[in-house]
Amino acid sequence: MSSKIKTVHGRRVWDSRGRPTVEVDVHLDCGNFGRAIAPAGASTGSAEAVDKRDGGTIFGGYDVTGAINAVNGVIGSTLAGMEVTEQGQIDQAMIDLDGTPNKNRLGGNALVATSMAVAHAAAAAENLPLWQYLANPHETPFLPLPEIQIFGGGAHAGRRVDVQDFMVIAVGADSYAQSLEWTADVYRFAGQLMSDAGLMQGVADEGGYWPAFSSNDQALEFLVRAIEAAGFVAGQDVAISLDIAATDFGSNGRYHLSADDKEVDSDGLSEMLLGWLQRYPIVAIEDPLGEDDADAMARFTAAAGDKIEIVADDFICTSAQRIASAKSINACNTALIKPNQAGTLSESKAALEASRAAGWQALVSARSGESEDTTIVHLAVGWGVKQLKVGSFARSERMAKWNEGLRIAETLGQDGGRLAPRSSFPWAK
Ligand code: 2PG
Ligand code: MG
Repeated sequence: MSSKIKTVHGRRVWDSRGRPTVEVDVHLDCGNFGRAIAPAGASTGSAEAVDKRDGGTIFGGYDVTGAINAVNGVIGSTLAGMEVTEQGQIDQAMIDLDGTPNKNRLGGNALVATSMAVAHAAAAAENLPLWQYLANPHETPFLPLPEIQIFGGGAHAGRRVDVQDFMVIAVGADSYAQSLEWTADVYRFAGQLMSDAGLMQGVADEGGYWPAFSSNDQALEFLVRAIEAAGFVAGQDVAISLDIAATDFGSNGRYHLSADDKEVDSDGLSEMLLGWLQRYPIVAIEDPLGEDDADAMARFTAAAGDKIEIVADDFICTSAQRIASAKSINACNTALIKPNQAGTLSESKAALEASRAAGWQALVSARSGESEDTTIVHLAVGWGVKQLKVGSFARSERMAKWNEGLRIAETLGQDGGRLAPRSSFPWAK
């Protein structure tokens, strides 16, 4: 069915950090519409599409009237009359209009909200849920493995510990629903252990606990204890995954570990992480080294890439081109896909295709600044991505996404939702 874009309307809404962000409604001739909200990162890679923010003093400089004016002006007038199902043409038109490598003219926030709203409108016009609209009808859909934060650190929690995300993956769960049930218990026991030990400080940006740990190791020890206290076998039922976000505490091969009060070079940081792999049941490490430390990433992947996922986030910034060059030196084995790092869904999909061409795993990820928008869950299911990172198991901007996965699981008609097949993960081999 032909459905053309009638109007594109942007408005200012507020994100999970209480900062302004861009919401876009795309209305079609046929009467259907789609809506999406741009997320925002805090520990951003330097090659990401950038948000257009007003600067100045209003709302700390975070206001987005410039980005919204772009949506309601040049983006809207260009997209009006275009066929909504032509996502590639629509995204290319926006990329051309912007004309900059990092989308700073119109704003990555303006583009990504519009691009996602277009996809929602197209799915609505076809009378399909977004995941199904995006899915290959010849493949059996599954739910991604949830990767869920228990403790927050780094840029999201006042740098109390250097590692940004201490997460768990319920590697032994039978269904999507069960993986959430197991994680709910680990999260609850972790909170209790923190309180009992007098370590609780609050909750970090993505809903994980923000405890007063004295070292990164202590955080890992408590995480193992929480998994066991909840009645699971650490590593077998529930395993650990980390986002080191090393770009945030180092550059030029020097890293400052404030929790451990020491400075290390690339090899020193790698050795510390390889030591953790010996002592803790870790199945994935994201951004183990800084975005400018390609050779050290490659050495780390050579040392550990056959056993665990080495996830690249800041290092590749959801760019097909950066993924191809990372592959040429085997700098990692898994790509993190964040649509707002790329700026459009077409570019995000191209990055996913590039990671598949490289023979890597991929995961779709939320940002530290989020909203009630659940688009990424539909992308993960529709694109057949095996892992999903959304933050913790608290706060409605996170739970909206985990819960949307439960609804999709139910419509798939399987008991609790068929989970991604695990045999291709490095840790399952
Ligand atoms: C990351 C994300 C999510 P941010 O580094 O992977 O945890 O953080 O959105 O701040 O970049
Ligand atoms: Mg990251």
